[in-house]
Order: sequence, then C-alpha cells, then structure tokens
Amino acid sequence: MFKNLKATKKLIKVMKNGVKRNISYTGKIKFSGIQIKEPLSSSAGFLGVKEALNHTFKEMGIIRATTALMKMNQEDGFRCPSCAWPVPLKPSKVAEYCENGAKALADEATTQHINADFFASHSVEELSQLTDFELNKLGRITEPLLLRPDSLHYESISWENAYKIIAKELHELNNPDEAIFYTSGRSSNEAAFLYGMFARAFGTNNMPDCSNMCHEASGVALSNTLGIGKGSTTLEDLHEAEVVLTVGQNPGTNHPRMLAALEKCKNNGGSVISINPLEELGLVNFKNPQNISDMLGSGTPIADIHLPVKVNEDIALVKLILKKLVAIETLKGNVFDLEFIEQYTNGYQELMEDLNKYDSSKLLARTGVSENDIDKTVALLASKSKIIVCWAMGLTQHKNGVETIQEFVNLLLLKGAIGKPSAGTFPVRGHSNVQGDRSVGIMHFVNREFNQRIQKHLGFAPPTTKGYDVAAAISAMHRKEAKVFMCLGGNFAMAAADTEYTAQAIQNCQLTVQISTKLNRSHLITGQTALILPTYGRSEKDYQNGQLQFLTMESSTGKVRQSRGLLKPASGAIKSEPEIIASIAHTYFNGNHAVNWKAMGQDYNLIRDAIDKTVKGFENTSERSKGFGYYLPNNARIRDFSMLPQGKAKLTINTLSEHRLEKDELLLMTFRAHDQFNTTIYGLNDRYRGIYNERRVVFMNQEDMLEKNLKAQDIINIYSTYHGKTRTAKQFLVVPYKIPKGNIGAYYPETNVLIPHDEFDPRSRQHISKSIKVRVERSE
Ligand SMILES: Nc1nc2c(c(=O)[nH]1)N[C@H]1C(S)=C(S)[C@@H](COP(=O)(O)OP(=O)(O)OC[C@H]3O[C@@H](n4cnc5c(=O)[nH]c(N)nc54)[C@H](O)[C@@H]3O)O[C@H]1N2
Ligand SMILES: Nc1nc2c(c(=O)[nH]1)N[C@H]1C(S)=C(S)[C@@H](COP(=O)(O)OP(=O)(O)OC[C@H]3O[C@@H](n4cnc5c(=O)[nH]c(N)nc54)[C@H](O)[C@@H]3O)O[C@H]1N2
Ligand SMILES: [Mo]
Repeated sequence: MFKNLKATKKLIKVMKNGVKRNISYTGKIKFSGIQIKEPLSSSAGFLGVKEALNHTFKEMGIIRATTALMKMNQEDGFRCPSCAWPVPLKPSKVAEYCENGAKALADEATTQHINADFFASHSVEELSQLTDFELNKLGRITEPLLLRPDSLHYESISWENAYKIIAKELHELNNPDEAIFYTSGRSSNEAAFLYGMFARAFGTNNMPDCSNMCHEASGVALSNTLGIGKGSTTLEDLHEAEVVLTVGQNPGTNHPRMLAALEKCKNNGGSVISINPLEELGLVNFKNPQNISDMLGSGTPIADIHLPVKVNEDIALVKLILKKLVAIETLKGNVFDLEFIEQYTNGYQELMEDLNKYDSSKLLARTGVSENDIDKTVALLASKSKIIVCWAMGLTQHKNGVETIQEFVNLLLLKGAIGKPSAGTFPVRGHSNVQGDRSVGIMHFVNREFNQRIQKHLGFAPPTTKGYDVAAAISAMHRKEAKVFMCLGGNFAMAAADTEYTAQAIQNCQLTVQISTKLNRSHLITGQTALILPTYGRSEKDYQNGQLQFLTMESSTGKVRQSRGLLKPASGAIKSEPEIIASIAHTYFNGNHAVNWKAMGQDYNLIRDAIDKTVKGFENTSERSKGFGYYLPNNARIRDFSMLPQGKAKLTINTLSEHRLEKDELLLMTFRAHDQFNTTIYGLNDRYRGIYNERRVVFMNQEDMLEKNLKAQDIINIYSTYHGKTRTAKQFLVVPYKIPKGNIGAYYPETNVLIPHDEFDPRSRQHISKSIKVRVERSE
C-alpha cells in the first residue's frame, strides 16, 4: 500500500510549540478503475449472504466469524455495531443480522492490527496521503499512542501517562468551556453516561455529538409538535400498519433489516410508499435471507408507489397531498380524524387557511412527481388510518429539515395517526446507540430537571449554560477559543461539514484525544499533542476485576437491551470505554470528587444505578435490560401532550424551500454507498446502484449531462459558492443515472469539502449535506 506513495513534501517549519505538520485532509486523490453495470434486480438475496460471509471470513477467520455471527443480536449476545434497527421479539435463530451488520462486525473484529512499531516507520504526514478506505484497512489499534508537539510519529505511551497528559491540559485551561467532548453514536449507555457526567463535573456542556449531524432535526421537530424528540412506534407497529411512508432513506443499504419488517407489513396487507429522488433498490425488490422461498423465488417488491420527489421539495409534496386530502374530506368526509384533531391538537384552522394560499399546480411542478402517482398516494392515505412515516437523512440534512419533518407530522396528526397501534412517527436512527447516548445525557443544551437530579444523586452542580454543538464546536476551535478536543469514537474531521475549515479548527487545538477502535483521518488531523486511546469493540469480552461486564444500548424504537461481547479483545493493552473515561475522571480529580469514578469504571452495575437515579424513564436497568429488554416511556405513544402549550400536539405552518439556483447550478445530495459505514469505507462498490471499484463519482440526470455537454465517465470538478467563498471538490467521474433533473448525488465524506460550515438549519443547526448548491465543470 505504501509502495506507490511519493514521499510528501517535508514542510517542517519549527514553530514555538512544535512542528507544522503537512497533513492531507483528503488523502491522495486518485481513480481506482471504475466499472459501471446495470443496477441489480433485487436487494439482499444470496449475493448479500455471500458478501457478508466473504467479508467476515476474510477479516476475522472462519471460526471467530461464525461464533460471533451466531451471537449477534441474540438474547444473550451483543448488539450489532452497525445501525440502530430494533431486534424483533422473536429473532431468527439463524441470522438476525444483515449483510452490512456482518461487514460492521468484520470491520471491528478484523485480525489486522497496528501498534507503535507501525507508527515508528510511518509518519502522520505519510499516512495522511492514504485514502479513508486504505486507512481503515490498516486494522485495529492495539496500544495507547502519543503524538508529541515536535514529532511526526506516534509513539507508545502508558495508560497512566496518557491520563496524566489529559488531566494536566484540562487543569491548565483558563475555563472549562475551552474543552470540547464529542461523542459518536457507537458507544454504550454506560460509557456515554460517564463521559457526559465527567464533562459536566469538569464544568462544561460542550457536548457536540453525531446527532447534531444526523437526527437533530427530528428531535427538534418532534419535541416541538409532539413533546418528545423520539419516534412513537414500535417494530410490531410497523408489521401491522396499513400504509408505511418511507421517506428520504435508503433502507436496503443503511437499515437492511427494515426490509424484513416492510415485507411483513406487505404480507399483512399493508402498502409501502417510497418518497425519494432515487428509486433505491431495497425498496424495489427484496429477497429476505431468512426466508428460503423468497430467496429462491423472484423476491418481494416492497414499494407499491414510488414518488421521485426533487431534492428538498418534500414540503411542496406533502402540502399538495394535504390539499388533495382536504378536498376529499370536504366532499365526502371521513378522511381526517376530526375527533382526534379537536381533542388532541392545536392549529387546525390556521393550517387549513395556510394550505388555501398555495396553488396546486405550482406545488406539483416543484415536486417533479407525476400527478397520477400523487393521486394514488392520496387515495390510499384517504381511506386508511394506520399510517407510519419512516425517515432518515433525506429529510434532516437540509436548511429546512425541521420544517420538512413537521410537515409530515401534520399529515399524521390530521389522520389521527399518532398514539394508537400501528401508526405514528419513525425516525430511523443511524448509529447503533445514538438514541441511547442522548437519553443518558449527551447533549449540548441544558435540561434543568436533569441537572437537579444530577445535583441530588451524584452530589455535584452541573453547569447551567448551553454548550457547543457540532457547528459551534468547529467555530470555537477555529477561533482558538477551545483548546482541548476529546472524542468518544467517531471521525469528526471527516464527518463534519467543510473539511478544510474543520481540519484547520482541529489543528488549532493544543490537545486532541481520540478514544477509538481503528485508525481514521481524525488521528492524523490533530492538535499539537494528540493521543489515541484504543478501546474494545462491542463484540469483545469486557472483564473488570475478574467480572464479565455487559453494556446496554437503546434502539430506534426506544428499547433498552443488554449487549455482551464474546470475542477476545484485539489486544491485552487496550481498555473498555467506561474504564478509560472513569480513569480520566479519576486522574483529573485526583480522587477528590463526589462521584467515585474509579469504582464505576470497574463495575458497570454502579453506572446503571446512577443512570436509573438521574435519567427519567430508566428503572432497574441492570435487571430489566435482560433478554429483549424494556421500552422507555413515550408520551406520544399514549397521546399525552401535557408538556406542550395547552396540553395539545401542534399542527404547524411550514414554508416551502427557497434555493434560488442560478441557471448553471445544481442541487447536490451527499449520501452513502453500499460498502461504507459513514466515514469507514469497507470497499469501493455500490452494487445496488451498479457502481464498482470507485467512489469518486457523481450521479447525474442525462438531460443535465446533455446541457452541460458531458458524457459518461467524464472527469469533473464540483464547486459550491456561498457568501462569496468558493469551495472545490476535485476529480469526480460522471455517471448517468435516474435522478431528477437539476439534482446530482455523490458520496460522503469525499464531498464534505463543499459544505459551508456556516450553512445550516437555524432550528436544528444541522448542515445542508443533502441540498448544496453547486456548479460542475470539466476538469482540465
Ligand atoms: N451500511 C450502513 N448502514 C448505516 C450507515 C452507513 O453508512 N452504512 N450509516 C448509519 C447512519 S449514522 C445513519 S444516520 C443512517 C443513514 O441512513 P440514510 O438516511 O438512508 O442514508 P443516506 O445514504 O444519507 O441516504 C439518504 C437517502 O435520502 C435520499 N434523499 C436525499 N435528499 C432527499 C430529499 O430532499 N428528499 C427525500 N425524500 N429524499 C432525499 C437519498 O436519495 C438517499 O436515498 O444509516 C445508518 N446505517
Ligand atoms: N456530507 C455528509 N456528511 C455527513 C453525513 C451525510 O450524510 N453527508 N452524515 C452525518 C451522520 S448521519 C453522522 S451519524 C456522522 C457520523 O460521524 P461519526 O460518528 O463521527 O463518524 P463515523 O464514521 O461513524 O466514525 C467512525 C470511527 O469510529 C470509531 N469507532 C468504531 N467503533 C467504535 C467503538 O466501538 N468505540 C469507539 N470509541 N470508537 C469506535 C472508529 O475509529 C471509526 O473510524 O456523519 C455526518 N456527516
Ligand atoms: Mo447518523
């Protein structure tokens, strides 16, 4: 892998505090030999099983892979480290996981390892020339590592000394708000709780997390309208629903087990409507690997109706649907649940008046969808009442993400489809424990009730001012107002918007600390001093004081369950996340603090007891999380809106999106390929979309290609200009694709360089990763 690497320019300017490191924030830009084929005719199937087994066997060895796969998502096993899709009450004994879950396991439990010797012969500058795919392939990090301010090489450091460096830097800050504590959603409730409590005990609410880039918009929209930031449905609801709208998500790739639930829904007579600029393969046809007749037959068509909405025109589409429903209601009645509206909601009259202001033909033109398909959708929605709306990043990552979700909530409320069986909201969460992290206290805002319970039960006073979210954290580091940046997992440098700006921000820090499993670019784009604290993956056994520990996680549907690893850890020199966090806290406080951090790091029951006392809804978790776990309370599920004004759910007035594109501009959505988990690139194929061996591609409508005089595989650069600043993503291959005219699509994180750090939804502060105004030009 290193052979073809030209030695990087050694631009070592000796600075007061150390060296200036010449780090590439993209890796070497190169093409890998693209092949474009017809997209497949069905998702999952034998090919999916084969891919899953190939990947796990190759990375983990056959015996380890087989043993681990048998325990993934089983009652006494570990939770899949991929997405947050819930496990059914009766999981398949053979395989309650999907191809991408198996890949996530293989990626974490790989037998490829790197240690200090590796870093002694490869500088951070040299490593930064590798692509994200190549970096990930290097394997698990097996010992704690230090990058000194005057060095280009990581070196071995003892755990004790690593903790001491962190404690010293934290003590030397002028105020606690100069430290930032980022969390990615793969950690456990126990680790996240300790981490959040340490940040508060240290004195800051600077807790940005991956939610800020993911479902923050859902949290804001749902809290505002229904009084709870989480979804209201269970997995079983989905099975029995009459109509499921799956909006702005690609379940075949990102939540494959969801397809089995949709298949069940269809077998029970339900209908599925897909709303997405792309006709994603999983929703076209699914061969359930758990069902032999499905596998041998032609599979199950999932979506009954596909509405190829233009990017960020979902509000126009829902408004048109609502207007059409109002017309039927006025003519024949029985469309809306008027009793529910009267008893449980506010804002009906205002919403009706607002809808009147819109011209249907103008709305239709904006959506780009055929009126016939919209009418079929309206007919279904008019006659059914058990309706569920599922969504993911296609709705949240826009300037009006919150309003877009609120518009779908309007539809559900008008239909009375909230708080009754087989109906409701279903934001499909990303990371496997992103929802749990937020539940147990990873948040940048202040919850006064929670603070009071912390004070009462943990014996210290948490800070009372709001901290930084992701957008604010980037700005603060850029302004050099934050100096220590800790990360519990994740890959902030690559995941966040505006790669170059974010990289500079991180490099302005004095100390960056990464608690991680595998190498990624955030270990190379660092502060002056950097630490890598390697940790267990979820599939690994965690002993503390000779006792086998377990962890808990919360699924997309709000169920808390245990997770027990079974594999031998990647190395004897790595530690569990709770132990690492507890040790940092213990070292920082030098044993003088109301919380006995050390004890908690050695016995996770103590952490769960503290969670039960301080977090509303958690109760006797060590016991109740056994087996298939327990549901956290959910007010929307029982139609309790007492926390909202006048105790009622809110119908909202939302406005249409405004992009004002210049004639040569296109709207770019950035999304995932089939062979990646966020910034972790497993491979270079996206077989459901017919792309093999390449990630630097742009999916484009043939009419746009014609207008721009481009043909397949031409090389282009992409430019975005906001507030007078132009950002460039270089070297992408054009791929003709069935995508609405005026829209293009490309993979994340390669295109994050184009997303301005100061362009986000003001309500959720989520960046505009799915609707970026861009121009494309042939590359010279
Ligand atoms: N294998 C695998 N699984 C994953 C992940 C992974 O990377 N790999 N990531 C995890 C995480 S953290 C998350 S958050 C989820 C992400 O799950 P998804 O949200 O499915 O992820 P994306 O690939 O970003 O896909 C966004 C979808 O939204 C559509 N879309 C884009 N813009 C619009 C729009 O304006 N309107 C509508 N209606 N649709 C639009 C796109 O065409 C695409 O189908 O998956 C989780 N699971
Ligand atoms: N343009 C664009 N940008 C996006 C998105 C998009 O759709 N488009 N999606 C956004 C979304 S939805 C999300 S969630 C974020 C993701 O942002 P992050 O969560 O920050 O990124 P990941 O790529 O999931 O993090 C991967 C790294 O986590 C570490 N890791 C893996 N497992 C573990 C573990 O068990 N413990 C610990 N401590 N570390 C572990 C590994 O070192 C791995 O390299 O990106 C966001 N950014
Ligand atoms: Mo996410």
